[in-house]
Amino acid sequence: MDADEFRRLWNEIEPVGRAESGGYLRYSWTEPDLDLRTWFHTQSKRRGLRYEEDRNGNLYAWWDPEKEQVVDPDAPHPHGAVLTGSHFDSVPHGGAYDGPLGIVSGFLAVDQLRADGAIPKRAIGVAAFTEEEGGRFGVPCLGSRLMAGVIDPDRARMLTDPDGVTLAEAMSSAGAEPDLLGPDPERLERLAAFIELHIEQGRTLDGSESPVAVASAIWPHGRWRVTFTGEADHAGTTRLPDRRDPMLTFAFAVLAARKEARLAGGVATIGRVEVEPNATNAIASQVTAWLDARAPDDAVLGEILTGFESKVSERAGRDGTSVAIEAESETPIVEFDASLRDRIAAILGGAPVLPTAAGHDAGVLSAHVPTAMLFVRNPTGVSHAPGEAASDADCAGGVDALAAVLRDLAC
Ligand code: HGY
Ligand code: MN
Ligand code: MN
Repeated sequence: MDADEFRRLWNEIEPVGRAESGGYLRYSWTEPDLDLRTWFHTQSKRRGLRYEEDRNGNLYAWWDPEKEQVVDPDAPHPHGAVLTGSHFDSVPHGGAYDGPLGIVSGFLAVDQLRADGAIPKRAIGVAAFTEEEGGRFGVPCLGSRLMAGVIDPDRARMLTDPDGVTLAEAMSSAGAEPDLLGPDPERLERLAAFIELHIEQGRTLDGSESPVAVASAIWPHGRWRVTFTGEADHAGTTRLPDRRDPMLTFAFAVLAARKEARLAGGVATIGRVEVEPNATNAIASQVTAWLDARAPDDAVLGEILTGFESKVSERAGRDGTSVAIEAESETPIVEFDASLRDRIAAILGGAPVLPTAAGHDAGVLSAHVPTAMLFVRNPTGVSHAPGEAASDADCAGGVDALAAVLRDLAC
């Protein structure tokens, strides 16, 4: 794939949803997302692919074979389709590549295969999964979790964004049908493999020979909503010993999260907080914060959470406040299909194999479909921030790698 050819298609979506900060505000079912969904439909039509939107708002563009043939009799699903793709949505002011790179690369890999005269023996699909970041409704990988039946559709419909708009309302406003949300086993059953290409969220590949790596695993990780409750009062006239200030317990919790993660060998972040009443001259009544914790294995993750809970509860006792910790999403460790992983690493001439601490739709689907991930070099490793970037040459290298994998699996 020529880097200029990558850049031409990339430029079609690069401005969509970009903020002054240079980061992106691509929240599911908002205008930028709807523009990207329209773009996806146009790409599908432009290539004569069969366009589908499933009951959960995930999109597909299918390159159907003239006649289905068995490509690999030993495959778990001799007639199944091979799906690639990723997500459009971003975290607030996130980078341009996290998600969209996998979708653009999917369309370009189809172009590359056609240019090489490849004939698919099983369907090849490009997918766009909705609400992967959970940036609007708070639960990550929502579209793939709904498809896999691992989240209750009623809970999903009632998820709200920061303005109190429910997912159901947002979908209805966009002309989608929230009543249809739910598991899609038939669609999963038709898949023989899912391959997600993604920018590396780290810099292991920086300086390596290969612009592309293959994923071995996704760290277990989760999100917890932590609510600190105290007593609102006057910032000036309330004596210090009489205060029950949840901000103190919150401040302690931020440091405790970091310390517990460091001691246990994982990572923990509190990057989002809401304060009531959020007034300069009033002691807060309540502070809500979100903990994101991740670790190389479940035991370490458990250690972080246990340590965090006990230290913060003890501190609340001293502050006269109370703390409630509620899991919003928990993802166990994902070990990608070893035979698919090794087959892909071999196709790519012995590409590096590395784990990631970032969650992906591939992590959700891996419980139902043989799944693999390709990572494209990210020279700075920065992600979930405006500075996230990959070179056009490396992105074109990612397309070549994806095309080689799709050719091997489906043609
Ligand atoms: O949060 C994550 O790990 C992913 O980028 N959604
Ligand atoms: Mn992300
Ligand atoms: Mn992503």
